[in-house]
Amino acid sequence: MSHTERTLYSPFQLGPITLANRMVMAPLTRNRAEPGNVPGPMTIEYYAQRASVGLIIAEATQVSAQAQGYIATPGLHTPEQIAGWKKVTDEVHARGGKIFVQLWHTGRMSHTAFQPGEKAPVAPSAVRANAKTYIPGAGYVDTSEPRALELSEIAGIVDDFRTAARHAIEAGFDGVEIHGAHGYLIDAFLRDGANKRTDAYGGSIENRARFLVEVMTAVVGEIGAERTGIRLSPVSPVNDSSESQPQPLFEHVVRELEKLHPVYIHVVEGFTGGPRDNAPFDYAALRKLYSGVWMVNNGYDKAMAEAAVAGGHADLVSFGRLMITNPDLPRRFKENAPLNELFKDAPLYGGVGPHGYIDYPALPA
Ligand code: 8OZ
Repeated sequence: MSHTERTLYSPFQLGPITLANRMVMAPLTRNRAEPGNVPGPMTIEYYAQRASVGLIIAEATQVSAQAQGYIATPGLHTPEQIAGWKKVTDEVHARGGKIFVQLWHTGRMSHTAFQPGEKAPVAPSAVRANAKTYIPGAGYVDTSEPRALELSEIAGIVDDFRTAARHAIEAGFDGVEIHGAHGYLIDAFLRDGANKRTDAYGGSIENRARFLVEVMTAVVGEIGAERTGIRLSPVSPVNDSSESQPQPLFEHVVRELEKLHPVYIHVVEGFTGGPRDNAPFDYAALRKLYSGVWMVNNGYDKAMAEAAVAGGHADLVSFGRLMITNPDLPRRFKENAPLNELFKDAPLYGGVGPHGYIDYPALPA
């Protein structure tokens, strides 16, 4: 496999799997899981329609019941969920695609309504995120004040990631992406806005990165570095994330990742879904610390993505909204075809029927 041909549309070797192109479907929460947080028939069709992208990263999927923070997000902690996902991966593979799944624990981005026994969500510290989640009947409500995890509980959550990664492989996924972004549990441990601990998991940058390193070590040990990726969002303020020193923090994280060597690092540049220049950050300096595959995201269009790959800024580029609206995005880019717009009358999150989920048209064959 030659990588000398650096175009967005040429194949790419990602560890043991060959991607048809360097375009990636970003993980996208759609709140469409069926009772039991099991992916249903429409979810099979949704991902299968998008199998021409080099790699699909299936939406954030909880590693345990406690990890849930939103309505109708899928899990990978019950036999029914594993079986539901197996139907998705089988269909994507049948259509020639490759598919990872993003694994998350939402941490403080949750509500008692989603927690087993309606208990408080767990977090590094008892600091509420100034953010909202949706509860049927109540609408958008404030996230609940979390409880600080006991030191003795942390290994169990690391184990939940390990087990969910094994389940992902059982469900036929080609690999997993650990969600280390957007203020969820791993990112909350990283940042001084949410992590006020005084034990080995708080204070110094090394301590705040400890949980991330332990999760990655566990997952890499379970399923292999060549099937484990990670997503980071160094300066995204979404979900009330804040950090006083993002550059040295994320440089430390990437130095640690260089030792574990996951199959890719996926970086959200700027404000997720918003401006790319909301805060200063030297992404090139970050990338220099990693010798593996570098994936970038946030607001990339065709010209930006082609330039990012051709110029060596990134190996892979992921697309969110464009992959929702254009199931055949690689072909449309390659052929300079027009792109579909978001339907104005269909929600991005939730919904019942096919509209806005599996009825964005592909170009005629
Ligand atoms: C939007 C709504 C709910 C969750 C993320 C998983 O920000 C999400 C998410 C996005 O990573």
